[in-house]
Amino acid sequence: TPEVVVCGEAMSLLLAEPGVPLEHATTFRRSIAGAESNVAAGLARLGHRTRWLGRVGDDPAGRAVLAKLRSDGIDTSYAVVDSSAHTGMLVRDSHPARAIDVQYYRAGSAASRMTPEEVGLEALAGARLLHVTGITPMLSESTRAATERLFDLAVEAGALVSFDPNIRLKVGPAERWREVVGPLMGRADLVLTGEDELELLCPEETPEAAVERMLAAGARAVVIKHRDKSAGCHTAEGACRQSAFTVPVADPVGAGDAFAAGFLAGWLAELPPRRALEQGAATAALVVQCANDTDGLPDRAGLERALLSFTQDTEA
Ligand code: KDG
Repeated sequence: TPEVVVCGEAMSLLLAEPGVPLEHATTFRRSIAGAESNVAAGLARLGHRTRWLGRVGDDPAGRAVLAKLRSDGIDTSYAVVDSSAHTGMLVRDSHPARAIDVQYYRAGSAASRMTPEEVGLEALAGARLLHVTGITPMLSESTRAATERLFDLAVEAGALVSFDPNIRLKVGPAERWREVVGPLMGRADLVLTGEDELELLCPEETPEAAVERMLAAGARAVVIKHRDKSAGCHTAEGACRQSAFTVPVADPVGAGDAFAAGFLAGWLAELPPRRALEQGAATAALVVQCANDTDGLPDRAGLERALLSFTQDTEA
């Protein structure tokens, strides 16, 4: 049985050679992308048993996606192969300091056809945590219904729900994110959100008021990733903050997922929130040093080494 279950779209990724704008790139590296599968890969590398729920097409990309998830140690026994739709694809460039150009080829993808009927309690049995991001319910009406059902099933299974809104305006307009993703975020036990995302989703209240509201509604922790790259964790017991560790950035994509993996691993290990934040920051700092979303994810020993060297640097 898995400790953590994630649900989302895992796509084929074509990653342009470093530094070259998408329009001019001629060489691409094939890999995989997907916010939720990135978090699963991060948690698996840190020693947690994880399961991925989602659909891929019956095509070479779908087989490559499943093979990569399995090689990352993720259980795919509940993955659905849809023979009448293609596996989604993402093409992007890669730079440290210019906006990343992302092109999606995912409309009508297999993942967007996931239905509430295909998610059942068995897939969550024994799990301690369900992790979902706002992208999944934004893909289609049926993925929205499937996500809502998963939230209900997690309660039934006794698992906590962690949720990252992960707003991508290429997937839908701001109003739609507010309507679909705002209410789901309000139901999560562990919220991991950007400050800008919180402002977009909760325009009628201050971030402080939104945090108080979510804690009052039962959230165990609300983590805010601030514009200055620090992160704050708010719980009923109080708040703490962690700045980002300074590292040479190769490609910032995947930082949020890595942060989530490090933080959630800390939460599952029942570390105090400030230590969980530190693990999140260290995991993100390792991932941004590599071009793709998951190559830099550390195993347990790598994370311990990084924590030691980063915190010594901070103290020096
Ligand atoms: O979080 C990194 C993601 O942006 C990437 O892997 C692709 O899930 C993805 C998306 O929908 O943008």
